[in-house]
Amino acid sequence: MPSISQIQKDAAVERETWQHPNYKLSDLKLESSVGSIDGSQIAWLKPLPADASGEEILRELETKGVAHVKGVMPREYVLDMRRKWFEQVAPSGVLKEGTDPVDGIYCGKEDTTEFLGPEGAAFIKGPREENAHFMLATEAHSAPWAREFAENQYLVNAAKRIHPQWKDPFCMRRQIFRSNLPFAKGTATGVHYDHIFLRGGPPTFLTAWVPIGDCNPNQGGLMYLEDTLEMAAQGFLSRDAVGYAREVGGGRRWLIGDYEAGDAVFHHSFMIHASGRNVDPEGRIRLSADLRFADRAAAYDRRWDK
Ligand SMILES: O=C(O)CCC(=O)C(=O)O
Ligand SMILES: [Fe+2]
Repeated sequence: MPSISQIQKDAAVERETWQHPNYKLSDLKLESSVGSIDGSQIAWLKPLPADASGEEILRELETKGVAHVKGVMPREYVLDMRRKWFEQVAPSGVLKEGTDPVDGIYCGKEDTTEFLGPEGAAFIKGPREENAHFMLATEAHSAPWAREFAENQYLVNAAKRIHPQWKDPFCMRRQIFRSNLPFAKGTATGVHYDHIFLRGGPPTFLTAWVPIGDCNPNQGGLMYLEDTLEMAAQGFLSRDAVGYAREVGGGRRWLIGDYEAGDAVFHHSFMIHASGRNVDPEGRIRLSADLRFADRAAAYDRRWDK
């Protein structure tokens, strides 16, 4: 078995050669919450095909910290969830009039704080009970169709394939559905690694970040700081993705993806990540779920299963 540092060197070389057929890194104009991200500070997260073996996915997770797997769920199944979500929150006025809920086109209001969900509760002005979108999005979290999606067998089966030694894999109850509104100010997810939040158990849980709808590189999907599995223990994290990569990350790049409905991105709990700002010229809302899987038969952070 080659050493992790050798695997990371090989991965960096491989990243130089893999190109996306439709996007050129140097043409993308991505942003963090704080400023623009230059083409030299990003690279592609190379996706694994839908038929990748559990072993292959696990190897990526344990050596590179992240595995973007195509087509884990049927596309139509995921789009159906997207439609249900936006039909549920539509009475708040979040969608552009006359558009199809499945497209999730933002109404365009400059003050996006009217349309936050539980993930953005800290940014809401005034009483939460008076914020129609917040209330609808909060209710949606406990709707049967949302729970069903979070616990769907496609993802649980993927968790089983990745960790065949887990006796009883399950999805923890504290699931988060997040929107990333186009051109919102300062709401992109800051730089972190997940074990910061789930340190009440060992770092063995598996996160699946699931785009609910297509999420192309402009739509503020997750970005992973390359080869950072071993850095997390230092814990100098920041809201400034660009400054962080330069100053703390030793010039490491942010790995971005072209995510589609049906894909899942599995990441290690020490892998450093953030989200980009949604700068979609078509104004589509990025909707996603963060789901955590663990083995009920082993230790895990029980606070996240309430
Ligand atoms: O969706 C986001 O912007 C953040 C999600 C995240 O950090 C996670 O799933 O671990
Ligand atoms: Fe995270």
